[in-house]
Amino acid sequence: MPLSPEDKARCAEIVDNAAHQGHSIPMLTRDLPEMTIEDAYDIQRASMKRRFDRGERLVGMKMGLTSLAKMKQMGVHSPIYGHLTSTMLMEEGGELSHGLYCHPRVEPEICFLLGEDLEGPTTPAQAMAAVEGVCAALEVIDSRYENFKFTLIDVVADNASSTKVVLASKMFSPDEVDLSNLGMVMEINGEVVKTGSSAAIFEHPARSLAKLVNMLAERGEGLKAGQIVMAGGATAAVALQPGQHVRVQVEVLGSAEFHVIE
Ligand code: OOG
Ligand code: MG
Repeated sequence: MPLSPEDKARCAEIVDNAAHQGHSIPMLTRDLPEMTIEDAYDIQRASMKRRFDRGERLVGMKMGLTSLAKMKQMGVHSPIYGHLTSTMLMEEGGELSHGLYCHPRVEPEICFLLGEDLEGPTTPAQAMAAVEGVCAALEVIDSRYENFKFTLIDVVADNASSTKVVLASKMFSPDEVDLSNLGMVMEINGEVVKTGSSAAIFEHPARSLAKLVNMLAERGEGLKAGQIVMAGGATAAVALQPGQHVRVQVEVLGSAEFHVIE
């Protein structure tokens, strides 16, 4: 039996408060084992509504668990999506205050900027036709669940751990760049901590974008021109500590970086 509207509203408040205050919580399915994946996406939307009511704006969406490395690290094997709001945008070269979060991690990504609205059903090629720009990116994820452990349903309810995105300052036209196999290197304090390829992202980042559009279409939703879409981590995520300088370098697309402070 699906959850009642009251249960979903209560769950949205719990995950929203945890994200807002940077404290961790037990998995929601511990007390509500009957929760379905549809319930979890309803809770995600209800938690976004709380952010919008506080003045945040929707700036785009993210895909998660689109690479084998990420699926293996988290033990969850289905792609998911989350919503990105205005307060999640972090300035390139900026600072992340570690103390505001539960246990933040970082992962190397590729980000799309849409030049046109996009609604499913769609193919990767059709999805790419709506893309105006593509850039290197870093995503900071911070699961609100204790010990960064979750089920598929729990992580969806927690807006796919969305926390911050850092975009490279230079955007490229998708016509200029072949995204099929770009080398990606993530460095912390000048040392390489992860290497990967854009090919690891759902075999091609465009497939991740199309998958998002098709998942949204199941709810009669789509993407709008001007929105960004994070295609998903190409490698496993790495735990952050104060004092770190994090940088991603993507072949052709260039780099993005930030500092972690207390
Ligand atoms: C879930 C979010 C996954 C990605 O790029 O795969 C994600 C998590 O690992 O906490 O953002
Ligand atoms: Mg990610």
